[in-house]
Amino acid sequence: MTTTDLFGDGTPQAGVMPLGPRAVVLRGFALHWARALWPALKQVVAQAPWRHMQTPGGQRMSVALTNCGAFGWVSDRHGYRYSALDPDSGQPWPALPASFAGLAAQAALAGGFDGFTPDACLINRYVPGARMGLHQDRDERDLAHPIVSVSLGLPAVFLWGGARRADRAQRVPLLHGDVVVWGGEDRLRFHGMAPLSEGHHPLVGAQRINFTLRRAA
Ligand code: MD3
Ligand code: FE
Repeated sequence: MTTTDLFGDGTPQAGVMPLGPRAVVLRGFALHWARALWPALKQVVAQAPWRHMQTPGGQRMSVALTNCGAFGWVSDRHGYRYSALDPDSGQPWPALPASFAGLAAQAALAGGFDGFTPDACLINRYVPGARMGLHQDRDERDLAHPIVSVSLGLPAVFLWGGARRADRAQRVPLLHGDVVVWGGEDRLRFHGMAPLSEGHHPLVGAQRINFTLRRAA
């Protein structure tokens, strides 16, 4: 039995939306954390500013990113990898804020993964028109660890594909405060984001910010 199955008999819970056998959307799970997350995020960005990385193919990504935690995800002409240093500053990434780690552990537990201790947090920023093509996340050393994703700001359409790139993707809206937990057999599914629509969010402004908590090493 997992903690998403409180009664042990499959009784559905409000706000818990299964996407797959080991993937679940926790609607609004981060809402009461947002006031702690937002200033922590601003501190991270002050130390490690947003940047547009290059893909190994030489394209500039439309999504801007930064990282916090012991390891950060980076991309350049040589490929994708995790790095302990910010390539722009040569310094370690900012520490993982306590609010990020606390939310990650609680959300992972609610999604059925006990004892999740992330060491990396990739933070993505979408402005209207920015998108992310279908891909798999496989740069982490041990793919048995789950990933916890937190959405803030403008609503967006998540593309939830299958085990193969050509598999038809389901469109799942993700709203401010939604948290998604993915692991197990769903960990290597193809996924992406449709182009962000225009809008304004009272806390976050004309953008969507997503951060993913991971165990990279
Ligand atoms: C499904 N980010 O950073 S989060 C990414 O909203 C990424 O910025 C998107 O895909 C974003 O790699 C989607 C949701 C997500 C993250 C990791 C996953 C979904 C996943 C790993 C495996 C399966
Ligand atoms: Fe991804």
